[in-house]
Amino acid sequence: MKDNLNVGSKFPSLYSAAVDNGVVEKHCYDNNVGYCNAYGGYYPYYEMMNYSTDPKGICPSGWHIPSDDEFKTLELAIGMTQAEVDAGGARGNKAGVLKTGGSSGFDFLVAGKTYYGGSGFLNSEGYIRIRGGGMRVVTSSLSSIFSQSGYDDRGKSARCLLD
Ligand SMILES: [Ca+2]
Repeated sequence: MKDNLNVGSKFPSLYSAAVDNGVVEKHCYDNNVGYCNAYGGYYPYYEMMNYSTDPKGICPSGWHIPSDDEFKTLELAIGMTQAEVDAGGARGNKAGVLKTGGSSGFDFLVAGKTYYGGSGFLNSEGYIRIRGGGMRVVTSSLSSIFSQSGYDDRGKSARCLLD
């Protein structure tokens, strides 16, 4: 899926914490649903996984949240080395291939994020969560694709992969 996921209801505020309440909820940049429509929603990790170990998470039927290994498969396909994809932090120099307008067609959007009570980095940094925790990160200026862990409670972009 080449667009960031944008399903669910907007949390009341940027301070809203994810709750297993039977309702899929998202944060939007600046708490403005117009940004969700343009850039996709931001999801805390467990909200994205629908409080389940089912890979489907909050994806439509027939789709699932990509794992770290599935993301590595993509990274190998765009020319990164095995050593690069197995590393943490800043990896390789292929971010331009994944980002919007890049030759992969993946269109990794530099869509920003939310943190507790705020939103930021729109058009500066982009994040896609992976199943099992952590995320990939690209920036507007750096050529590396970053692999980062933590921040499960913050709002980050999500993608779905065809089963
Ligand atoms: Ca919820």
